[in-house]
Amino acid sequence: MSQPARGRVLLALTRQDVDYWGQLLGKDREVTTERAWPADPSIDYALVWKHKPGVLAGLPNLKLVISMGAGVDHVFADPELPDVPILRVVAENLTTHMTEYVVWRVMDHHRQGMAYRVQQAGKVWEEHGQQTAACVHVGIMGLGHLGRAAAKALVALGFRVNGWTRTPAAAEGVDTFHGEAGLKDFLAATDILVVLLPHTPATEGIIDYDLLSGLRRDNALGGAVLINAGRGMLQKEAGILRALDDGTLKEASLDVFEEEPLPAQSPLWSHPRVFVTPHAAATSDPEHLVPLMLEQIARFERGEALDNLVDRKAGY
Ligand code: NDP
Ligand code: OXD
Repeated sequence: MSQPARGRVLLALTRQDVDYWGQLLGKDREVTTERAWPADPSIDYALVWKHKPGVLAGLPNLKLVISMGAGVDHVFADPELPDVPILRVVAENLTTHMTEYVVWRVMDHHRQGMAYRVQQAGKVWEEHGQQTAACVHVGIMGLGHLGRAAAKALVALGFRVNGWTRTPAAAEGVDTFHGEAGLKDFLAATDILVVLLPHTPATEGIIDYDLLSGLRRDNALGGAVLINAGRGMLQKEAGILRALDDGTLKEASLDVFEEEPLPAQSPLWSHPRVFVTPHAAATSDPEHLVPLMLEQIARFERGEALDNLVDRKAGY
């Protein structure tokens, strides 16, 4: 194997253990952090998570921007983003975490977990009807790396699975729909909606009251369920609350929010039919991701093709 060249990396990470990332990356090459700003203009690569807008524009030698996560909406939030290739994370470890989260939340709603938790608090001994997974249709918005893996696991458990994408797609055991034209039929055939879309100008605010009204309510679960682990900016929380309160939606599991951390005054925290997790569905683990990132940098330096390049026009 050829020796990697020694391009320098800037770490611009918000709410992450920057020292740990730096320690792992630093085994291979020289690393500097945003804390040392203004960074040396000789920086070649930037590893970013919600970096300060404008920070990258001051790096004349910048060759690559690498997102610490699968989503890149935080990268595009920088109005002065330099015109260099952007890479994102696709990693088995992250995909496994997300599959586990989706299966966990689907199974919990399917097996009436919310109702039984309330009953336990009140010491109520009452059994609810049981359906098999084959009676439940799970619709996944976004059949990308994460959506496909989740779909495969749900199909293996016996659920009926639908998928909705931007462009036509096929996946084994999944009924697929795409685009604006396919959305209505996709929703009408869905009992549990799982959202694994990226946040782009086209998807912002898509999970609103009108969309939730299109889900199938007359179903084996006794109502429609929403699970969002994509991005908070995909959802309109006022619409979700309205849908929960008028019966359009039975329950929701939300991992992502319009504002994060979720403000203490948000009614979602204490809603009896909402399950909240703190953007923790699939965490980027530096131990697993740093070797993949270093491999991409090494490939770049050898002039080889890169994996997981972001399409700037599509925004993901
Ligand atoms: P991918 O880019 O692999 O897949 C994105 C999917 O969304 C594709 O199927 C794409 O359609 C579809 N899509 C994009 N735009 C539209 C649109 N306008 N209409 C319909 N479908 C659309 O992404 P990943 O699966 O790797 O990740 C998905 C998202 O998950 C990330 O962007 C991130 O926001 C979120 N995430 C959340 C985490 C958490 O902890 N909560 C952790 C990791 C990621 P097509 O196939 O046609 O391109
Ligand atoms: C990601 C995330 O995009 O953790 O990877 O949200």
